[in-house]
Amino acid sequence: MFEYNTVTPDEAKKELLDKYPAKVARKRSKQIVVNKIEEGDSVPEVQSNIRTIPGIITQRGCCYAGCKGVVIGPTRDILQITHGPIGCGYYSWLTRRNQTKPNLVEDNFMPYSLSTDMHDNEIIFGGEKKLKQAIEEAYNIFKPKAISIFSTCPVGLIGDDVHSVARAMTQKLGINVFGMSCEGYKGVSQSAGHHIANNAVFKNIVGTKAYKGSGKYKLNMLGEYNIGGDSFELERIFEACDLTLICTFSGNSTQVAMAGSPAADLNIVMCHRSINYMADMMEKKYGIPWFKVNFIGAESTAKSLRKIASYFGDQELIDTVEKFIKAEMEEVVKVKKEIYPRLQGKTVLMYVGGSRAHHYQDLFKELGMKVISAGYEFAHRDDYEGRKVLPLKIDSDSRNIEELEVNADPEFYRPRKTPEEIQKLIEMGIDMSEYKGMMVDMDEGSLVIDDVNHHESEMLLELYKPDLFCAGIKEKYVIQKHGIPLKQLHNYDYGGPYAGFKGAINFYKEIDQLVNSKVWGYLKAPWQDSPQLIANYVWE
Ligand code: CFM
Repeated sequence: MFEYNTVTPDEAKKELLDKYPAKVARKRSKQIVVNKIEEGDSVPEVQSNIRTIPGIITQRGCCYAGCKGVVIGPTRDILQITHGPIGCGYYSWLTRRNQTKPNLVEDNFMPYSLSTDMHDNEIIFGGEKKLKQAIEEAYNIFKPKAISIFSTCPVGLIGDDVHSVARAMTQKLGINVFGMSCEGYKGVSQSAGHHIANNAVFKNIVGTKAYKGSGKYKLNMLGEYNIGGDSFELERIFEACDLTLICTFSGNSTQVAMAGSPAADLNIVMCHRSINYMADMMEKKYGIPWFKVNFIGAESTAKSLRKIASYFGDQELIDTVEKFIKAEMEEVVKVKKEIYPRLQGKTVLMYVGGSRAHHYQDLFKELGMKVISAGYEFAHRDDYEGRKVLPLKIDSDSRNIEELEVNADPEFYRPRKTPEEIQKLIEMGIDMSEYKGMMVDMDEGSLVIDDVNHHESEMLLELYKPDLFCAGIKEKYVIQKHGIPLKQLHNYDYGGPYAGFKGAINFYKEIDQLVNSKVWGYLKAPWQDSPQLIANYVWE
C-alpha cells in the first residue's frame, strides 16, 4: 500500500475508516482527527470519553481497574479488599509495575491480594455479610490503619451497600474503612475509576492528620505512580535540589503521607488525566496552587525543575537547581551524542492511556525521532485540546460519577500566593492551573486517534511502516509479528525508570537497541511464506 510520506493524513484517515459500516465510520471519524493548530493554540475537536462501539476490539480497561489498580493501588499501607468474584482481585494482583519501598516499621500490603471471593450464594442473597466477615478477618491478621473496599460489577448489580458496611466497620474497628462504588461497568473506561478514587482519597484521607516534618520548599507530586521506579528517580532529584516531597499521589506512597499533604505549598501534576480532580479540590479547599510538569525527557525534567524553582522564587533554590541540572546533563549529553545519529529521523506511532502518549513525545524529540500519530485510550477532550475546552458537557456517563462540591476550609485554607503574585508567575510563562493538552505539541498533519482499536493499529502499520510502535501488552505481539518493534509504555517492558535524567539515559539506550536491532529484518510472518493459510477442523 502506501509508504510514509506518500500517504497524506487525510488519505490515511480515509483508509482507516474504509472497512467500517457507514454508521461506525461516521462515529470513528470524529475520533480520528488530523492535527491543525490555529490562532490562540486552538486545535480541532477530538471526540473522546465516549462508549466504544460494541464489537470493536478496544484497548481500554474498566472503572474498577482505574480505581483500584491505578490510583489507590500503589499506596502500600491501605489494606485493599476487592468485593467481588475472585477473578477481578486475581487479575489486578501485582499486574501494574508500581513499585514501593517501605521502611522497616511501615505497613506494606502490596504483595497481597484480598478478595471476598463472591459466589452464587452472595450473588443471590447479597454479599454484605461476607464483606463484613472479610474485613474483620483481614483486620485480625494485618491490623491495618486503613482499609479500602472496591466494588466490582456484580456488587452494583445486586445492590450491596459497601458504604454502609464501611461505616459500620469503621465504628466497630476504630480504623479508617472506606468503600468505593467503582463497579467495572461505570463510565466508559478506567477514567471513571480515577475520578471515584480521587473523591474517596480526598474525602477519607487528605487532611486527616497533621504533617510532622519540616522543609523550606514543600510540595506534593500528583499523578506519578512509580512504574518501573520512576518515582525513585524523581525522589533522588528532589532531594538533591532541597525540595521536600511530602507525598506522591500515589507512587511509593502511604496514606499517612496523603493525610499530611495539605501542608505543601505547591502541587505539581504529572498525569493530568488521572489526578486533575485532586489538584482542583486541594486548590479550592486548602489554597494550594498547582501547575503541570513533565519529567519524561531530560530537557522536560530540567524545564519542570526550573518551573518549581521560579515558583518558590528563592535565589538560593534557583542556584541549587541550576547547578544540579548542569551536573546531570553532562552524562545525558554524552549518551545522546552517541545515539542520536542512529535514531534521527526514525518514525514512531504511540497509543497509550491518558497522558504518556503526550509525555513521551518529548523523549522522542530529544532523539530526533518523529511522532507521526498518537492517541489516548481513555483521555477526555481537555487532555487533547487543553483545559480551555472546560467545562465539558455532562453526558449520560459522567452523570454516574459524583462531582464533589468543595469549598475553602474555614480553618485550613491558606492562600500561598496573592492574586498579583500568581499573575506575575503567569507572565513569567508558568501556566498556573493549566494544561494545554497534547495536540499543540504535535506537528500539523499528524494523526490524533482516540481509543484506537486492533483493526486500526494493523492498518496504521501498513500505511506508515513506522520504525517503532509504542503501546501495551495487548498490541505487542501482533505488531511485532509484522516485523516492527513495539515498546511498551505502560509497564516499560520490565525496564525503567524512564523519568528524570537517569531515566532519559535508560530510554535512549533501550530505544537504540530496539529500533536498530537487525532481528526485525529476519522476521517472517507465516502469511509471507504461504500467503494462503490452510487449516482443518479437528474432526476433519
Ligand atoms: Fe496516567 Fe498512568 Fe497514563 Fe493512567 Fe494507565 Fe499507567 Fe497509562 Mo497504563 S495513570 S493515564 S490509567 S500516566 S496504567 S501509570 S501507563 S494506561 S498513559
